[in-house]
Amino acid sequence: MITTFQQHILHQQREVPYASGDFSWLLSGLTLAAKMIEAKIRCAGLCNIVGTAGQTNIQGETQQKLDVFANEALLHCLGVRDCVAALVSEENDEPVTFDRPPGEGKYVIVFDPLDGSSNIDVNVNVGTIFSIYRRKEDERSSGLDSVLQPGNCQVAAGYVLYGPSTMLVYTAGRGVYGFTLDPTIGAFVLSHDRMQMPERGKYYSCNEANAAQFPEHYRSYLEDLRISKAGQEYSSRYIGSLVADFHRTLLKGGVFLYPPTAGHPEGKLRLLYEANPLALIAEQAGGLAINGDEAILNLQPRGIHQRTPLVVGGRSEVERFLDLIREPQLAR
Ligand code: P6P
Repeated sequence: MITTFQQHILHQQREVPYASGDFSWLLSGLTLAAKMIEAKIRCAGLCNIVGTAGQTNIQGETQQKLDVFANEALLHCLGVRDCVAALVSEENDEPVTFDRPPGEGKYVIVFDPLDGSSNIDVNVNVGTIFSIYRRKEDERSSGLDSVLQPGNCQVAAGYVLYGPSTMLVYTAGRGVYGFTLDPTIGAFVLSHDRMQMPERGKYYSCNEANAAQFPEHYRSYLEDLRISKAGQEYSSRYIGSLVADFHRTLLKGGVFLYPPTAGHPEGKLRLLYEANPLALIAEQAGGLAINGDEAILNLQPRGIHQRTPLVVGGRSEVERFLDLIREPQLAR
């Protein structure tokens, strides 16, 4: 008998205090937007939805038409739900806030509507990444306080991977679950129950074209992996689409790294809507996620578009990275 995402949420609702009907109503907005985005991506080459929208976003990046569509779909489907107090998107300079009746507006959602969108024109996997927080109740907190919460305050997080199949991978802090979109019934169906990241894998994933710019200890670590110093043969895999590279790491183990570079001394990836949600998924699946020396989930965000270095993967690979920092002589 199949279990849909909606059934899973309703079942979990009985076990966790905060997941009132609001929570499943909120998540239905997310899955509706995901299906709208998926439908556009599936016909990308045919319905004049590829290519650029002729404008740039806050990141100064050229927006793809699908970026704009995905962002608007999420803003609409989530914004019409009274339980949403604010939305933060990679595509918007500032948070989008809503005036809600007293007692409403319990949640804040941050998302990257279409990560890796530059890959669409070459038919490579792209993804939507999201995090859900409770709005801070105390009267002293400004709206921004609710948005700038550390990753360990997430009540749920996950991503949608638009690939050969479309998958929703999700955690509410009680394990990681994967749901595959069944196009014949238009529902996300449980396909990966209680996902666990292998303690050790055989892939490392990093854009090595930037290696000359990496801090020394990153270069030593990569050399360590290449010569299988830790006794494990590794192959390199890098798609250049974060959700796809992370999803492979979740399923197969190994490690994904985006180190600081000359162009991005703070790292390229975003803390709020890329590193934090993936770090929660990784840790819930038994893996680790650090910014090079401390846990991603413990970082106190300073700004909604703040960047961070990211090293995420199996416990063995990430602890090896930390060992090399603490005892550089290990790398010789
Ligand atoms: P680079 C895509 O633009 C993205 O934000 C992530 O999806 C991906 O991991 C990264 O950038 C790739 O960056 O510098 O290797 O092209």
